[in-house]
Amino acid sequence: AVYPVHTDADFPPLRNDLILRVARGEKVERAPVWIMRQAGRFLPEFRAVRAAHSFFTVCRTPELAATVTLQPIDRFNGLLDASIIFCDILVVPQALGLECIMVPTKGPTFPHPLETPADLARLPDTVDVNEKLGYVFEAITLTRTRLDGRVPLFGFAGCPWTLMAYMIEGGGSRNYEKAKKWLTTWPEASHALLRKLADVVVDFLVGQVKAGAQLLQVFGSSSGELTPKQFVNFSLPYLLEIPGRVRAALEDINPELAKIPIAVFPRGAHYSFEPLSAPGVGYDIVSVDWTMDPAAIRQRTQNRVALQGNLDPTMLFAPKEVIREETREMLQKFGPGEKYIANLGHGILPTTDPEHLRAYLEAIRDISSEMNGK
Ligand code: 1CP
Repeated sequence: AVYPVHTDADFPPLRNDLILRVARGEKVERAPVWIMRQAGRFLPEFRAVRAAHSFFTVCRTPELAATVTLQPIDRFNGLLDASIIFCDILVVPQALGLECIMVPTKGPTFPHPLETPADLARLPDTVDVNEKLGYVFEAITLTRTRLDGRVPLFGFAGCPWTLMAYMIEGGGSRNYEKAKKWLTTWPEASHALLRKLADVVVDFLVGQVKAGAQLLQVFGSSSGELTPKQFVNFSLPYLLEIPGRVRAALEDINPELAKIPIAVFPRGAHYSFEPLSAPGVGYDIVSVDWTMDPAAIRQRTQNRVALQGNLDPTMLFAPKEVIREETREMLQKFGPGEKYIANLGHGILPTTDPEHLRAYLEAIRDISSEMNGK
């Protein structure tokens, strides 16, 4: 399959470009906000869709993916400043031919994970993302049309190391002993796998922008599991090459598309902020988890990138007054005005009361407007 190249002209005009302005470093009237996993199990309307369809059926059916992507935008009408396409980072391993199923209560599971370097022979040399992941591109084009310009749409992918970890561990993991054994025992095979994943991730992200994604986020959710030396050796090089390669490919297709803002979430990797925000790398936004002090990260990134985050997701279980006070403190630490996008420090938890998320979103809007003199 060949998918058409979409530009802004193919979609309804954008009516809220707050987050795009922050990504460009412009001054804004209040902090934009979106929430990692904002479409998901904490919403009863999402659980209703999931009662009738399997997780990956929702991902693979553009109509369903668009429906659930829009659910938080509709429910929190006017309080969210971005949407993120409903999908999962694990569709990339699936595109490489590795079966991944969603097991109730257990989460995503690979019945036949990679065990030794010999298993790399099971993976194809290259992947045609249009053939294997075209359903994501179709979902993005449909969703952006349905959004009707209310907010911009994020596309995303997992970073190579995070994907490698899932493909070897066979699912979520506490200690990552199998994947980290690969790094120490089979470093060359590890790099061969990471190289292959990086190539697919770049093509996948380029395809998402062609389909209509207006920002991208690279999820490095397992970054902090590595030692600093392992991170520099096995994760950072691939993270650093992604923005440049994505933009170079887009430049050849249509230079307008190469302006896409790109975010990265190096969860737990406190040592990664300097290299990821270094001049010329190309990340516009770096997401901060809740274990990190925003003022210290701001200092270390020298105001070169916008920061995103970082309330502890369990703070949404607190009374609403506490949420408001914690929000005020968070906003003060990130500093008013520019280069800040509010979010949580990781994905919203499935047991969260949606009304408590509303309290957080309202507090961000009110307090950040006040801090910016509006
Ligand atoms: O049954 C269900 O409905 C499963 C719950 C669920 C949902 C709603 C999973 C399984 N994935 C998703 C959607 C999802 N995953 C999105 C959609 C957009 C949005 O944010 O609203 C995104 C961006 C992801 C990304 C993702 N998947 C990450 C990176 C972000 C993060 O939270 O660290 C990771 C690590 C995954 C793997 C994954 N998929 C699902 C689960 C439960 C997990 C984590 C498993 C584990 O590590 O134990």
